This record gives sequence, C-alpha cells and structure tokens, in this order.
Amino acid sequence: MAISHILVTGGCGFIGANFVRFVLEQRPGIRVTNLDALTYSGNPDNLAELAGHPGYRFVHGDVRDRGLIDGLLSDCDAVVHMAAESHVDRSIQDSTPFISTNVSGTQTMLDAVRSCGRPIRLLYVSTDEVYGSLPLDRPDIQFREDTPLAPNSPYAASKAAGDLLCRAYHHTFGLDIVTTRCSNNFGPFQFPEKVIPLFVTNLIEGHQVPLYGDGRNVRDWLHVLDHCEAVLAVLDRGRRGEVYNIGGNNERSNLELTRAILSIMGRSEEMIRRVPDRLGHDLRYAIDATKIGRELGWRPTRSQWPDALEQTVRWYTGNEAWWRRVKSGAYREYYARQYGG
Ligand code: NAD
Ligand code: TDX
Repeated sequence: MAISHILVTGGCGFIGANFVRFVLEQRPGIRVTNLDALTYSGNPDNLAELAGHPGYRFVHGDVRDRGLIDGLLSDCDAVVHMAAESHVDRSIQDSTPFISTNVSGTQTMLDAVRSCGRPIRLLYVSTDEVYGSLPLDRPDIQFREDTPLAPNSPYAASKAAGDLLCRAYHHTFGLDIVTTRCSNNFGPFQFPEKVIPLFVTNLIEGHQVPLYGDGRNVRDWLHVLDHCEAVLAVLDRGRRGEVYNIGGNNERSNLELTRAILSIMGRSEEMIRRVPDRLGHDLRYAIDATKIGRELGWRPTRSQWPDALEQTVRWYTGNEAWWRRVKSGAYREYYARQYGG
C-alpha cells in the first residue's frame, strides 16, 4: 500500500527540512506532519516557504511526549524518526540531552507505534558512527550492515542505543521497522557547528577555521538530497527489520576537505588554525552501500566533488542572513566553550 501520510520527527533540522521538502516535491498529494521541539538546531525558517502548503503540517512538540505522539499517530501510516541531538562535540561537553532525546525519545516513539493498534512502518535514521572507527592504513575495509556496533562518542552510543531498541522492538513485538545508517551529510541548511558550514561561514566572517588534530581523520561525504532519496527508497521498499547503509562513496580527509573549501573560497592555508584534537576522535568512517544498491537500486548521484561541495559553499555565501541569525545568541557561548574565544 502506498504511503499517504508520514510523521517526520525533527523536520526543522538540517536533514529533516531537506527531507520534508524532498518528499512533498517528489510525491504530490502526500501529507507530511513535522513534529519538532525546536531545540537550538531546529529552525522553522528552514521550511518557511511551506506555510499554507495543503500537504504540510507543523507540530511544535517533543518526541518524549507520549500523549502527543499517540494523537499524531492516529492518522499516519509511516514514521521517519530523525529527531535527535546530533553533534558529537556537544555530547562530549554534556551527554544528558543525548541520552534523553536519542534513547528515551526513541523508546517513546516505539512504544507509541506498538500500542497504536494499526500497522505503521517506522524508519529510524541511524548513523555510520554506531560502527565506531576504522584504521587509516586499511582502505580495503568498510562498514557493512553486519559490522559489530562499537560506538565511541556519547552521541554515537546514544544513537546505537536507539538503533538497538528498534532492532529489539522488531524482534520482540514484530513491529515493521527499517533502519538506515548514513555517512556525513552536507548541503544547505546545516547548522554551522558542523564542519562544512562552520568553516565556510568562519571564512566569510574573516575568521580562521579550527582544524582538529593533524587533520588526517577521514569522513565519507554524502549530499543531503542523496540521503533523502535513499531514506524514501528504504521507507517504500526496504525489507522489514532490515538495516541499510547509505554512503557517498566519497572519502576525504579533513585536511583535504579544508583545502578544498579554502580553494573554492580563494583563501590561503594561513586561514587554518590547528586546535587540540576532539576527545576520542574517530579516525575513519567508510560505508559499504552495496546492499541498498543491490536491493533498492539506489546510488548517490548528487555527491560528486568538487561540484557538489562548490554548490554547497555557494549556498552559504548566498544565504548570509540565514546563518548569521543562526550563528548568534546562545551559539556564541557554545563556540567560545568549544574553541576558546
Ligand atoms: P539537526 O541537529 O540539524 O536536527 C535535529 C532536529 O531534531 C532539530 O530540528 C531539533 O529541533 C529536533 N529535535 C531535537 N530534539 C528533539 C526532541 N526531543 N523532540 C522533537 N524534536 C527534537 O540534525 P541533523 O544533522 O539534521 O540529523 C538528523 C538525524 O540524522 C539525526 O538523527 C542524526 O543522528 C542523523 N544523522 C545525521 C548525519 C549528518 O551528517 N548530519 C549523518 C547520519 C545520521
Ligand atoms: O571545528 C571542527 N573541526 C574539525 O576538524 C569540527 C566541528 C569538526 N572537525 C572534524 C571532526 C570530524 O572528523 O571534522 C569532521 C566532521 O566533524 P562534524 O561535522 O562534527 O561531523 P562528525 O563528527 O563526523 O559527525 C557527523 O556525521 C555523522 C554528524 O554531525 C552526525 O550527526 C552524524 O551522525
């Protein structure tokens, strides 16, 4: 049966806002309810143009509010659960909100789906960070869906707990759950605490970019719209109880990424500020996305460098009002705590 009404949690965040817009564009006639608590990273401006859209409804609320979720599930046939505390460095400063939203929030969503009395498919947006870290000298190894989970940061541990709760609720109660584990996303509307928008906006402001440690850590970069397309494919056609890796096939060291941004923006390496390494910093993430390609025919088409990175940089240079608003207020305190002034 085709999905007609999706409850998206965390739809005012970076991936959520891109996903809500993507679904409404791709599926005319579909309804999307967006439940978001509007934490520091949730920004209603990200979906401002949807005001008045007949298929879209925004609900300001929390995934830990069981009564609210029960009401919202009464006429939805699918849930895409992506509300989360999402930044590793913040989880190192204080893991409390991570355990609360990412673990208890996911449990609340699962209990609500379990008791709603109707078959509802829930897709849990997990992350490649649940697998831990790969060595830099073994380019032949990648994370597969059967790689044991070994999360290293409090953020990754909280996401892994949610991921395993989804597994358990499928196994124990037979819930229709699918899980995606995705690599690092980039694109428009990303909160400028994450490395790409942080570095681009710092450079526009004339500040240096804080590169952790020796810059050799590797991430696999995926354009957010490729991610959205993959999530929709898994929601539509993924097999019940299965996990699907999603990756960009686009591994870059942080130094390579930084140099690429500097080159696009016409700045020199003098703008790099070497800062102490992140505690417990994972060395390398690399996704083997063979399964989603084989079963669902998905592969990334929008993540190609340097074009996709260049377009993303241009989005931030062209949307200064957006990030300047986001980068003010409480964010300044976080930045000072993280980078020392
Ligand atoms: P984000 O921080 O930009 O957005 C998170 C959203 O969740 C915000 O709108 C926030 O207001 C909302 N939220 C937080 N706590 C909530 C609560 N208790 N109730 C309701 N809403 C709440 O994060 P993002 O980068 O868009 O990540 C979205 C999801 O994708 C997360 O689950 C994250 O773990 C996962 N993920 C992200 C990446 C990435 O590269 N950004 C990669 C893989 C997986
Ligand atoms: O100031 C910085 N300097 C720096 O060198 C920041 C913020 C980051 N980095 C490095 C750390 C990482 O190796 O850049 C790399 C990317 O960092 P983030 O943008 O913080 O992303 P990461 O920690 O890799 O996690 C991201 O991908 C997986 C998302 O934030 C998670 O939500 C997702 O699950």
